[in-house]
Order: sequence, then structure tokens, then C-alpha cells
Amino acid sequence: MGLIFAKLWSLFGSQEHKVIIVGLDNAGKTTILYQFLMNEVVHTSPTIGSNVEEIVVKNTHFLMWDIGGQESLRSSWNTYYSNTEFIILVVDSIDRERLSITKEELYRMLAHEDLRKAAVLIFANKQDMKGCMTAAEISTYLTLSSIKDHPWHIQSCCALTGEGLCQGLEWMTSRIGVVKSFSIPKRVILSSSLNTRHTVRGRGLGHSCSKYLLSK
Ligand code: G3D
Ligand code: MG
Repeated sequence: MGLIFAKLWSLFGSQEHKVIIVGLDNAGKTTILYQFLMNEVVHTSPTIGSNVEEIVVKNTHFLMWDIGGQESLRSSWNTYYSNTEFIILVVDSIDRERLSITKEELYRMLAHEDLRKAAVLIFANKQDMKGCMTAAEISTYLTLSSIKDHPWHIQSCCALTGEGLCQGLEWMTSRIGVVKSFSIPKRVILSSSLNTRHTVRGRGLGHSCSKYLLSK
């Protein structure tokens, strides 16, 4: 009986996939997280500690940890690493000066034992900004093609409009190989430094992305 239940549970895709959203401060991590959750731009303030939200896309449950990116907080990123399946690295595409720091942090993460099985999605964010670097330029600078031991994908996006975010989620769900389509959209804020606590049904970019992915 227990076995049948476990099989049914896995069939319905209720397993949660842990995601950490990292990147330097001001890159747009929190804006992206709340776009996924609510399909809205929320007013953000520098994240002290972390925000954690459950995002459901096509019956795939992602538990997303948005971790503060200020220099003083980066040394504690590794406390979030265990059981992480996906790293979302958010890059501020206009911030040329600090791309070298992002690169250092990326390769430090990839070398970490707890992240050896993690796949990496890089969001080249703020593509609406004039003079920003393209995803190709960022890819070259970060020498992504040299990464052989982790699956990776780079996606240009604009967190303010949501453009490109579904494509990023699409890559993540494709890594899991999810083909199920009978999801009940559900988003639950578990805890948040924005001090909001609510459950949203049927809205949010996660829901739109489900529709987007099903229409393909
Ligand atoms: P962080 O969580 O990585 O530190 P935030 O970054 O999500 O707090 O975003 C930092 C600032 O960048 C915010 O502006 C936010 O609105 C802005 N931002 C995020 N994504 C984009 C984008 O795609 N384009 C543009 N132009 N701005 C973006 P404020 O002014 O509130 O500090
Ligand atoms: Mg933040």
C-alpha cells in the first residue's frame, strides 16, 4: 500500500526541487522571485538573510531560496547548499565592473562538494537597460563553455516585465523531464523578509509559465 502511494506520489510530481537564487546584491534576485510568485514587481529592499517561496510550474514544485548577495552575506551562501538541485545565478547585465566578482563566486560554488550535482541557470537580467551586456557577452566573460561537470544554461531576461523568465523555468523543468500537465497552481509564502504571508491560487508568473509551457 505504502509503495503504491509512493509511486502515485512520484507520478503526480509532488516532489520538491530545491533551488537557490544567488548573485550580487542589486542583481534582481528578489524581483525575479516575486515575479515567479505573483507576476508583479514588488518593492524590494536589500535582502538580509533569505526569502523562501514555493513556486509550482507544470506540477513541478520548486522551493526557491533567494539569498542576500551583499559581500558580508556571501560567505554564508554555503549554508544553503545541501540538497540543492538548481542554482539560479542572477547577473546585473549593466554591472560590468562587478562581473569578475560574479565569476569568482560562480566558480567557488561549482567547486563546492554540496553543489556537485546542481544544474546552473544564469539569468542575464536587466536587458531593458541601455548599454547592457548581452547574454552572449556574459557567457564569454564567465567562460561558461568551459563548464563540463554541471549542466548550465544562460537566459537573457528583464525581471521588471517578466520577459525571459518562463524560458528559464522551461529549461529547469526540462532538466527534470516533467511532461505532466495537470497541475493545480499553488503558491505559498513560507517565510519572507517582505513580511507577507499568504497563499495565492491561479495567478503569478509560475501559473503563466505553466500555460506557456503547455502551449508549446
Ligand atoms: P537583489 O535581490 O538581487 O539585491 P532586487 O535585487 O530584486 O532587490 O533589485 C534591485 C533593483 O534592481 C531594484 O530597484 C529592482 O527594481 C531593479 N531591477 C530588478 N530587475 C530589473 C530589471 O530587469 N530591469 C531594471 N531596469 N531594473 C531591475 P530599486 O530601484 O528598487 O533599488
Ligand atoms: Mg534581494
